[in-house]
Amino acid sequence: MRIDIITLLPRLLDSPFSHSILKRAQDKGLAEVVVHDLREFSTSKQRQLDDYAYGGGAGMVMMIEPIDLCISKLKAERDYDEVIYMTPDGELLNQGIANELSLKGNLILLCGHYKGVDERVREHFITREISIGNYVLSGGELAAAVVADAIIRLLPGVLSDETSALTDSFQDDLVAPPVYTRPAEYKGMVVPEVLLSGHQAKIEEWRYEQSVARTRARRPGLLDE
Ligand code: 6GU
Repeated sequence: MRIDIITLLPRLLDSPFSHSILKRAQDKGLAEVVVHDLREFSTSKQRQLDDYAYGGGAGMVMMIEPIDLCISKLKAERDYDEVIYMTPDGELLNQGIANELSLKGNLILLCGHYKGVDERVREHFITREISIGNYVLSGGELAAAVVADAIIRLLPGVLSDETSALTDSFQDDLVAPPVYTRPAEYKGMVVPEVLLSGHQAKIEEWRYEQSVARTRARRPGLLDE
């Protein structure tokens, strides 16, 4: 899968994809993340990318032309399954959406800024709009990194058996059970006996019960779904 991210702040996205699992996924050729600087697609002398809103009001609006030129160039080079606009009023990201997107081919993520993009971009170029939560970030870049991370870790071959996404929180609408590692006792704080028992069936049963209890306590909404 290839993920193209279109942004006013390409440097903001240097780091998230240069470490650990996301870096390894790219090194193995399982995912490719390409960041595009929208400024390179500005046609004006001053490299302008935003302008005042028609009708007045505070805040600048991202212009349609540079976005059109960037998306059109990408679409001429390969096919894309979705052109996603990162915006606080988009569909709320959850594990189901991440799972669904991980099964797609190539994706474009467009990062919003200021008061957002000219509405004609959303009407004519965007196929889907995603938010990562009900709070406002200063731009869509960090949200795009979150979406890309949630997708890439699900691609076949990215995670090993030990880190498998199958046991993640949310993957079966339950949060994950508590985990422990050595030492079995630390300053009087002990690991639950069952985990040291070697009795795998009992351990699985305990983990499931813990997951259900935790989900009821922390995310009761998941149990209704
Ligand atoms: Cl996608 N963008 C911005 N600017 N803020 C957000 C968001 C996106 N998702 C949650 N807050």
